[in-house]
Amino acid sequence: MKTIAAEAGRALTAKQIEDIVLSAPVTDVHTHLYDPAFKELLLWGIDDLLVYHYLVAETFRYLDLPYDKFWAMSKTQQADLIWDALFLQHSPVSEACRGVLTTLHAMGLDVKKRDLPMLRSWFAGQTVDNHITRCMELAGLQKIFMTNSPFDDLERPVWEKGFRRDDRFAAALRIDPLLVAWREAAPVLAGWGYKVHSGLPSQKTFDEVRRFLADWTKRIGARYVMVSLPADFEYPTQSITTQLIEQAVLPHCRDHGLPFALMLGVKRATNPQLRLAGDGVGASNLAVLQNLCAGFPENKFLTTVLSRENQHELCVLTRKFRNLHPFGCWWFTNVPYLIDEITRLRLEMLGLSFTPQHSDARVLDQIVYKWQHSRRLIAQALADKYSDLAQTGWQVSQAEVERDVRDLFGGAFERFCQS
Ligand code: FIX
Ligand code: ZN
Repeated sequence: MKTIAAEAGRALTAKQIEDIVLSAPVTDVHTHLYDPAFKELLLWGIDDLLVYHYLVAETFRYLDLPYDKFWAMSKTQQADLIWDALFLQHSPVSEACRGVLTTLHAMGLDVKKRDLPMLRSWFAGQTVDNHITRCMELAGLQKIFMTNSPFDDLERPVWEKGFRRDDRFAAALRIDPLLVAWREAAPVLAGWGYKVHSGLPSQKTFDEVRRFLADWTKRIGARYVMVSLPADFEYPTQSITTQLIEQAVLPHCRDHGLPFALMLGVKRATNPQLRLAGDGVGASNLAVLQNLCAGFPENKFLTTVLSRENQHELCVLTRKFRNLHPFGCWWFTNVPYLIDEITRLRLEMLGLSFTPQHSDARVLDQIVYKWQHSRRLIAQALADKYSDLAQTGWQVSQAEVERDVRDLFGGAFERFCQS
């Protein structure tokens, strides 16, 4: 047992605080990773690391290659091209490039050799089960939330067939098509036996959407329901989306005690030629969130916002509504410069009642760098806050720091979900 410095009358040092943050177990509340039972849907290894859509977008900055030529290449060829453009022809200073190196370095690989064939042969010698354990250990993760969409044709059959769950992976029910593309989603639901009509909305349609949500919540053991919404999303309106939210999604969440997670501010297909890498960002009208939180106090809303401009307003709204819990520095905000800013802002405005980070990992190995980089920034921000308190004579004990960090790394999230 370490000496508890504050109990001995001394303040914890920044280094001691950092050590606590660096070693605390984390629940990763939003990823695109899968339980290993989903086989090849769980991406891992050097080629998947290299063809990550963040790196695809960065590679095209340096290429004249037509988009369709790139998409016609095999994964290995794409990875070769990305490695050459981003790691050999230029120094890999971007966050997504640095992340690949942080991950490889943490696995004990010598990155300075710049030897892609060697990296490939090392990964070829790993097994997925050991690799999950190793990545989770290096990242310090205790639980990984998946993103589970019944509308995904590759994922759905796995759930329908059934499998033995790996209890390190928790499920989240993702429903974007239902709310952003109802005209296309309705016939799909009808094909699955739900008696819905895409035309004039009726009580029967809403009841059937609720039945669909209940069936899938049960099937996958969903811990929350999630949607990402475009930057120009408005609520309430006369649209079918407003009605589906009010008549189906929110009552479903209330019935099952589940939070509704909103990811606000994406601009899908800003450049469709980049495919998954082509989405952009826009500032959202957060009156949407205010209207939902105020209008439905019996519902709980997890929220992350993509635009930097929305971060402060999200904090202010969170101060007003106990049924709102912000999480993560999402996607384009998941860079050290903004993680630092957003985390400090949240600590100063919300204390410890939020979840500072999620990884959004699409490739298993990414949890290593995403968490190593974020932990360090969260540690520094926290150490600065405790040091400000120390100026007043207030000293935190090791047990108090551990308690605070537990809250930030999943405790506050779990309490919010269970409230
Ligand atoms: O909608 C989402 O969940 C986004 O996080 C992703 O779709 C996005 O492509 C991504 O990978 C961001 O990190
Ligand atoms: Zn995501």
